[in-house]
Amino acid sequence: MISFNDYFDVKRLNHLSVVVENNMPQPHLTAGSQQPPKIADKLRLYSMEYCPYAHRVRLILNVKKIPHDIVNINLINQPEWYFKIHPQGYVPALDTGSQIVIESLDICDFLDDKYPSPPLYPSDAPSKNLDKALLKKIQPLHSVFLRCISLNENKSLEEWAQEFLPHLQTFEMELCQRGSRFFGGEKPGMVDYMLWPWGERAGTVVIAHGRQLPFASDQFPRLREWRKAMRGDPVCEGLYYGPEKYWKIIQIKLRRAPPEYDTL
Ligand SMILES: N[C@@H](CCC(=O)N[C@@H](CS)C(=O)NCC(=O)O)C(=O)O
Repeated sequence: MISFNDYFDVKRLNHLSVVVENNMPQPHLTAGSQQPPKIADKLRLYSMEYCPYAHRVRLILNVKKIPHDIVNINLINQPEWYFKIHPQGYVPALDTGSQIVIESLDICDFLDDKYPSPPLYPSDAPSKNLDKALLKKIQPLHSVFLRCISLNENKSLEEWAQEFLPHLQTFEMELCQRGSRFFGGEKPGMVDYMLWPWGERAGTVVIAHGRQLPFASDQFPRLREWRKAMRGDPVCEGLYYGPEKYWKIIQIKLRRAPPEYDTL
C-alpha cells in the first residue's frame, strides 16, 4: 500500500519531472528541419531559449503548472514551416491545439483565462485595469534597455541613466503606492512576471558598458528589493540564465555572431 509520504513524494516527483522536462533546453530548429509532431493534451510553446518575451510565457506556464512542450526556433535561420505558425517568424507563439496565439502579453492573458489558478491579476476590475495599464509601460523601458546595450549610439552612461530614469521611477512609484513587496501583493502577479525577464537581464548593461548605470545606491529602493525578491522566487530561479547568455544572444542578433544557440 502506498503511504501518505510516498504519495506526497510521487506527486512531488511527478510535478518536478514536468517542470524539469519542460525546462530542459531543446535544440533550436533551423531551415530544413521537420516540424515535431504535436503531443496530445499538451500546449506547445514555440520559443527561443534566451528570448525575454518567450521567457514571460515560460514563467506563466510554470507558475500555473500547465502541461506543455517547447519547440525552440533558431531566429537567424527559421524553419520554413515556422512561418505558417508565425508569419514574421517571431517567438513566442503558442499552439493550443485549436488556435495559435502570438504576442507574449496576449499569450499570458490567454493562459491566465484558461488556467485561473493561481490568479495573477487582482479580482476587482479597477485594480486589474491598473495592472494592464502598467504592463503597457514595460515595452518603452525595454526599448531604452535594448538601445543602451546595443552600443549603436554615441551616448555616455550618464545620458543613458537620464533616459532610464522616468521609466524606472514609474515602477518605483507604483511599488511605493501599492506598499507591497511585489506588484501583485505578497506574491508575484502578472506584472511581476512580465517585468522580470528584464530584471534578470539588467546586468547586461554592466557587461556592455563595463560599469553600472550611475544611479545612487539609495535610488529605487523598492525596485532593488523587488529584484532581489523575484530572484528568490522558485519559478524565476528554475528558469534563470542571467545576463551573460543574453549578452551572447545580443551579439548574435546585432553583430551577426554565429547563431550557436545550442552551445551558448
Ligand atoms: N511583441 C512581441 C515581441 C517578440 C520578439 O521580439 N521576439 C524576438 C525574440 S526575443 C523575435 O522573435 N525576433 C525575431 C527576429 O528578430 O527576427 C511579443 O511580446 O511577443
